Amino acid sequence: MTVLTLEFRAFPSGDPLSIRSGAPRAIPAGGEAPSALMASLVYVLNGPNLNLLGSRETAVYGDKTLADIEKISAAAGKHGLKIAFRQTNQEGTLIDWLHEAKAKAAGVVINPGGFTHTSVALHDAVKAIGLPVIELHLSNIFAREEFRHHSYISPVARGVICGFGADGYRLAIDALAGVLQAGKK
Ligand code: CA2
Repeated sequence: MTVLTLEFRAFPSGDPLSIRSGAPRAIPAGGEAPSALMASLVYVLNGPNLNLLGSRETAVYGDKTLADIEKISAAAGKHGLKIAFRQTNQEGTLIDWLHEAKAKAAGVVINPGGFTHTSVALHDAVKAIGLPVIELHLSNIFAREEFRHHSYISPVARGVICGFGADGYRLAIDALAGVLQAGKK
């Protein structure tokens, strides 16, 4: 017998970056969600300092704020995908969210920020979850300082999008939708 429980997550009121997953979803007690439910949720994860977007370094990262980008991402969920959009400055929190995605989501778009170039732990987490993960950067990291040319994430990502500014989020969600759709065939 399958016992269903309803999952509710509480976030601080007014938190613009909290999960946006619409109505509560039914999750089997003590287990993973059935694939039909999992297929609709995509995590869009943002790493350190991206909360500062729009305030400084606009020549490099554009003038959109992260709240603007959250709206762009939500609109890109037109494929029937629900978008859980989050940002953290903590490496461990990004890893926890990737682990959570394994149980709850169909795929992930991640802008790991500076952790892109430093984090073996993020590499391991992306590899471990076995979901399609699209790595995303606002700037063209290959046209910048040499230390940004290496990514620990790229070898374990399904694909990489960089250099298209905020529009890259729409491109990444579109690409992930295509990957998920192809997987259903
Ligand atoms: O281009 C990207 O999206 C990056 O992931 C952004 C990271 C950078 O370390 C990566 O090499 C490329 C940095 C995000 C910092 O964002 C700021 C925004 C405004 C002011 C200061 C930092």
